[in-house]
Amino acid sequence: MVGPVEKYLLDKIGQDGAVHITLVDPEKVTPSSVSHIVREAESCKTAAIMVGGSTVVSTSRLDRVVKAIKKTVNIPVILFPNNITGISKHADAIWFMSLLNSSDPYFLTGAQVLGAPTIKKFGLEPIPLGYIVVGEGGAVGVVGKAVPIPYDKPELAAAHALAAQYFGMRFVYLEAGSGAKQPVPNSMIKAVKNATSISLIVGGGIKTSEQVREIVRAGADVIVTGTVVEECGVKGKIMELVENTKCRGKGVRGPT
Ligand code: 1GP
Repeated sequence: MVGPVEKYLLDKIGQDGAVHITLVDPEKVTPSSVSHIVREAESCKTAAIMVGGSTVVSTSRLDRVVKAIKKTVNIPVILFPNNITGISKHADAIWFMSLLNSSDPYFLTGAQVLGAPTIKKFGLEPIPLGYIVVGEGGAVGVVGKAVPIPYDKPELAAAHALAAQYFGMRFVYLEAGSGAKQPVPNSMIKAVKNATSISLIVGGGIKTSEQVREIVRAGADVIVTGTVVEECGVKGKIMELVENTKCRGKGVRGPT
């Protein structure tokens, strides 16, 4: 069943062509520093805030950060968990995700089985997501025991994404890894877009307006950036990224 946060995202993608989401890593912010980041990000019209990181260990810290975000902004707060410790009752929704190219069953279905009752108890909206680690994979590739899909094998990414769709997942995420030197290449984004009809999220290593435009034109529906805010400050940068996310125009489903 599609819940209110998912509906909001799909409506916004329909309106703007593609949307930008700001990712914050609870291990790298404090409740007061995160308030500043998300206030600015909301004023720059980022669509939602995602909260998560590859090395989150403290749920109490996550709770404090999510509470501070919820106090500050009205846009949805979506958890991006790397484990069952990434669940906070203070968020609106959670990517209910399976790391499709993990070699460890824990990241395919194990953590999900452990976390599902907690998600229900907290009343969080689960949004089903197929998560695919590509390229160098970064920390998430190591932690999630992924076999990352090489950038020159777009057909393999497309096959994983199609499997996600056939499983009934409504979003698929091509993850280059936080701080990746090279974002997901256009050829891979186009291959996934052409093979599937579910919403496509792309993240990892995206820093410039040019990259955002290329990635959106290749077919991404959602762009996620995290590191760029830590490195370049919030205001100007997010404004620029959000503006360029709208380059595909209304109701146009890439690739162009
Ligand atoms: C990481 O895809 C996200 O999970 C965002 O990556 O930190 O490189 O923006 P960056």
